[in-house]
Amino acid sequence: MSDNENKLNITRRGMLGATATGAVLAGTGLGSTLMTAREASAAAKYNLEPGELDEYYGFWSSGQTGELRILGFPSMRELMRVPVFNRCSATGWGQTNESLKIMTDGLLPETKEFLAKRGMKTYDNGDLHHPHMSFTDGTYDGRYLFMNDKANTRVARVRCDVMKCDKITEIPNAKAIHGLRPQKFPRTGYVFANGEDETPLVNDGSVLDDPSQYVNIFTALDGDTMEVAWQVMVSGNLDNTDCDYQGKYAYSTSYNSEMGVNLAEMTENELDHVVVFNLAEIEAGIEAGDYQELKGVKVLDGRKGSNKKYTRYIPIPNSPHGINTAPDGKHVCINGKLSPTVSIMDVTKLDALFESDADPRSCIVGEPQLGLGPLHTAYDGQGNAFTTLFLDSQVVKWNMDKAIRAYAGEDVDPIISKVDVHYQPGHNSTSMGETKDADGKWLISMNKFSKDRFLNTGPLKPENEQLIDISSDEMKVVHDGPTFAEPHDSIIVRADIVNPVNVWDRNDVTWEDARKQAEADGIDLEEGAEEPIRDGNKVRVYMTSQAPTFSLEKFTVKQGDEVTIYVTNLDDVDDVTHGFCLGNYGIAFEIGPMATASITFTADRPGVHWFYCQWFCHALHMEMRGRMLVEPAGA
Ligand code: CUK
Ligand code: CUA
Repeated sequence: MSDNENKLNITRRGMLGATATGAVLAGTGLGSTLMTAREASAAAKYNLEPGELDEYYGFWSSGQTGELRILGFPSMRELMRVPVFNRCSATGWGQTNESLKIMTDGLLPETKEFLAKRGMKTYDNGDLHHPHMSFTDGTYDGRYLFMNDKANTRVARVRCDVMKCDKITEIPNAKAIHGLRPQKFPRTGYVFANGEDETPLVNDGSVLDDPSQYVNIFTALDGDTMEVAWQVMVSGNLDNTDCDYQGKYAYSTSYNSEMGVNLAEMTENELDHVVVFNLAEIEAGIEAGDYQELKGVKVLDGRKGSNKKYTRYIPIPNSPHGINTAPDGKHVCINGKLSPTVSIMDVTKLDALFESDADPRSCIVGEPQLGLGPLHTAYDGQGNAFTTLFLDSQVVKWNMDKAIRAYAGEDVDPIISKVDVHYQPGHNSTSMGETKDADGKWLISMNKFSKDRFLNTGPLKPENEQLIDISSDEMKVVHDGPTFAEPHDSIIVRADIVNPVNVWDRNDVTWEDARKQAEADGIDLEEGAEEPIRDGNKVRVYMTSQAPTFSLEKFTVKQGDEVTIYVTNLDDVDDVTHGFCLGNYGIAFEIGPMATASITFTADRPGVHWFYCQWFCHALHMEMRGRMLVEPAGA
C-alpha cells in the first residue's frame, strides 16, 4: 500500500472516533493519548470496515481438532472450517457416502480390518499440524493444499476450487507423519512427509523393546495421485521437513540422533542432525532396483553408514525443530530448539557433500545465537529472518547476511530487534514468506499460551495468534487473535492466487458413484424419483432440493431396510446450501449449490420420522421438511 493510500485509509476511518485530521495530527506529537500515525496506519491496514475484503487468505492448521481453517488475513477473521481428519456435525463429513469414500479409500487393508473390529470405518480423530499449498516455479499456484496427520499417520489433500478434502492417504511403514512440504520446483510434484516415531520396519510384534532395530521413514508422495512414490529408511527420528527451490534436495530435522526412547536418552547428544535427501540419486536408485518392496512401497536404505548416495547427515546443535528455506533460494534456517542458535545451511554447497566426501558441516555458513528456544523461522524476502523464541516468549528479527559474515569472523551483530509475544511462540509465518514472492508486510506469531490476554474461559484456554507489522525494523504487535485447539502452522497466501468457485459443477467427480447408481436405476439425479427404488432389502431414495422444498414430502420404507438417500441441490445460486437432517436417526449433511450428497443407513426404527433442512436457506426454511415412514417389520 502506498503512503497516499495509507493516508486515505486513515482519513476514511477516523481512528478512535477522532476526526480524520486528529488521527493524522497524532503522528505530529499532539495528544499522546491518540495513536501515533504509525499505529494508525497499521490499524488501518488490518482493521477492515464491514464489507471490505482481506488482502490474503490464511490457511490454518487446527492440530488435534483435525480440520483445516481458512482465515481472512490480516483481519484474522475466521472464514471457514474444512473438515479433514475429524467428523463434522454441520457438513456430515464422516457420515456421507462421498466423504466416507475419501476417508477410507486410502487406508491400508490392515487398518480397515483393525477399525472394522471396533465397528468403525475410519479414525474419528486426527492431528493436523502443517498445511501447505502446491507450488509451480517456486510460488503458490492455488491448486491444492496438503496436510499431515500426526495421530494416525496420514496425508490429506484439499482442492482449492471447492475447498473440500478430496484425498486422504495412510502412509505405510512410517509412524506419526509430522513434517510436510510440497516440492517448490519445477512444480508439486512430490509432497514430502516425515515419520516422527521410530519403530521396527516390519512392526508386527516380532521386534519389541529393542530400539537398535528401530528405523524411521521419509516418504515422498505424488501430489497429483496422492500415492506414495518412494520411501527412504533413516537413522534417528525425523521432525520437520522442507525442500529447495532447485528441485534437487529435501531435508529434515532430527531431534533424536541417539535413537533413545525416553526423554533423557533423546536429549543426550549435543549435536543432532539434518538429513539431506538427494532426489536424483533416490530416483536413480529406484531405477537400478536398489530397494526392498514393503507394503507395496519401494523403500531405499538411507541410514547413517549405509554408504549410499541417497542421504547425508549434517550435525546440528541441539535437537533442531523447524527447518525453513529462505526466499533467496539459497539459504535454509535450522532452528536449534535446545540450542540458542539457528544454523544457516547453503544449498549450493550440498552438491559437494554428495560428490566428494566433504565435511558435512561445510554447508553450514552461519550459526547466530538468537535467544532461548528457537523453533521456527519466517522471512521478509529482503534478507531478514524472524525466529520464534519459545522460552524467551519473543520473536527476533535478524539479518542473514550479517549472520553469515559474523560466522566468517567479521565483527557484526545480526540481531536487528526483538518483540515480546504472549506467550511461548511455536510457528510463525510471513505473508507469502514460504515462496520466492515473500512480501515482507506481515508476520503472525502462533503462541501456545494465552493466559491473561482474553476473558477467562475456564481451565481450557484458547491459543493466542499475534499479528505483527514488519514493515519497519521495529516489529509491532497490532492484534491478538484467539484460536481453538490447536493451530501449529499457517500459510499466508495472496488472495488473487486463490479462486474458489461459488457453485459446484454438476459433472464433479465427488458424486461419481451416486451418478453411476442413478444411471443403473434409470434415474436422473437432477430429476429425482417419485418412489423409492427397491432392490431386495436395499432401498434407494432420490430427491432434489430447491428452496424451500425437497422434491419428496414423504417416502416409505420397511423396518430393517438398508436405505440410501441421494439429495441433489438444484439451486444454482451463490450461498444457497441446503441440509438434510433426519431426526433421531443421527443423520445430517450439507448439500452445496448444484451438489449431490448421499447417506446410507439401516431404517431400524419404525414410525414417522421427519427430515428437515438444517442450513438456513429461505424465508420458508422451517417448512423445508418431509417424512420418512418406516413400516414395522412383519407388518
Ligand atoms: S510443530 Cu507445532 S510448534 Cu508440529 Cu510444526 Cu513446531
Ligand atoms: Cu433448505 Cu434450509
